[in-house]
Amino acid sequence: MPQPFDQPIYVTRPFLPPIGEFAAGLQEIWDNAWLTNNGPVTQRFQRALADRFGTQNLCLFNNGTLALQIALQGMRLSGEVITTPFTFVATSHALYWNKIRPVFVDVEPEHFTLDPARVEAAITPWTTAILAVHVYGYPCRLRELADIARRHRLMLLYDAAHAFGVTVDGKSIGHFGDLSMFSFHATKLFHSIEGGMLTFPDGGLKPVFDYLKNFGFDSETEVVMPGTNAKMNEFQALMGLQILDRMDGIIARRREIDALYRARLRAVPGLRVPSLPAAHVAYNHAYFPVLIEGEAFGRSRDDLYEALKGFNVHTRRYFYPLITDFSCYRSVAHTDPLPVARRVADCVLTLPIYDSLALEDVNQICDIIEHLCPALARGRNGAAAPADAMAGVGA
Ligand code: T4K
Repeated sequence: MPQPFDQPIYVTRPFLPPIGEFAAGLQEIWDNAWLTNNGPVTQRFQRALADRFGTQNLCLFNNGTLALQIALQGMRLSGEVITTPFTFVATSHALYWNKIRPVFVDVEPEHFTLDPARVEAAITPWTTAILAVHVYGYPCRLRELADIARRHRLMLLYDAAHAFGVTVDGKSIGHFGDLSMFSFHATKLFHSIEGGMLTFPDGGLKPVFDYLKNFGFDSETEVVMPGTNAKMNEFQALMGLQILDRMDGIIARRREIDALYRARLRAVPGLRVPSLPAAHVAYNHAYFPVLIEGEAFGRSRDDLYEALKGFNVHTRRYFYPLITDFSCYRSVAHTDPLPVARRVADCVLTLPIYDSLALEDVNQICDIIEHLCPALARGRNGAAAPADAMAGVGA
């Protein structure tokens, strides 16, 4: 029987630069006595990101949620926006804070991003935009969504909170659509403690976003719009700067962990690992979701989630419940019955993945999952495993 871990294994742990290096960076902030309000470290961080993304059209914020709220406001979106229920609740909260009605439609079964056919079916005269999510860092159906947006004259926004480092045909995912929002929260593979970024092709939006995140100040004596306070501070920027150069190594390490999980879990009945994105996508391995089909696995997803805690393995059910099932969204009518999103939310489990997770720990997690899989034990004893009811979901 596999042993429980001595220390808790969480779904993620933030990457931290060596403390001496961070302390040296802090010295500069002390010397400057400049802590926030577009200080020199924040400006340096912005330049480094502009280099990495190959665009000057980006803005930094103190978190991803406010970045998205400001994006919607700055682009003057209103009415209805078509979006996904299978995401972190901040996606639709940002719409609500702008008095925009979220129209929830279903996701596709392979990578759980917005299903373009469902999007097109939900367009009404009040629709102003599509807000799609590259959930787990899996790119949305970019071409189809762009085509729908163009034909119906809708803005196309991406919540790219999970997608830092993802490229498609060698191009950063931040270059698709009319705008992308990245989260730099501590739980993300790239972080600045808290933080967020917008990237967008229309350079005219930059001054608008810059005003909105700084109370609308144009000068000491002039406020040009009713902005808020969503500025990144120098400590956040320092953390981000020190992690940015290490991103390729962090992603490579996660790729190894992903590969080991895939190799080990392939034969577990009732456990399905979504396919990797197509070859033209450089994936960031931000999460490692698996789908647990209770009947074939031999116990429910929730049962496995609880049992893993007994071994000190703290997985998460990102993203369960669906947003439409939260009490504050239940009254938002949706005509799409959301069968795929509902099925995925009911059986998804995100396993631990982070750069400092040892491969032997990944092996131990897999041993524990095998141990907790009754269908595998039945198979070992010679009984046939039950039919796989998950066929077609995440295959
Ligand atoms: N859009 C999408 C699609 C998003 O996923 C998010 C955020 C947003 C928008 C909004 O972006 P931000 O405004 O956050 O920039 C976490 C994060 O708080 C949230 O940023 C993230 N998505 C969401 C998916 O996950 P929780 O409630 O699960 O976090 P928490 O505190 O339970 O942390 C998870 C695990 O991480 C812990 O069990 C242990 C580990 N951890 C966490 C923190 C904060 C650490 O080891 N160290 C830490 O400092 O929401």
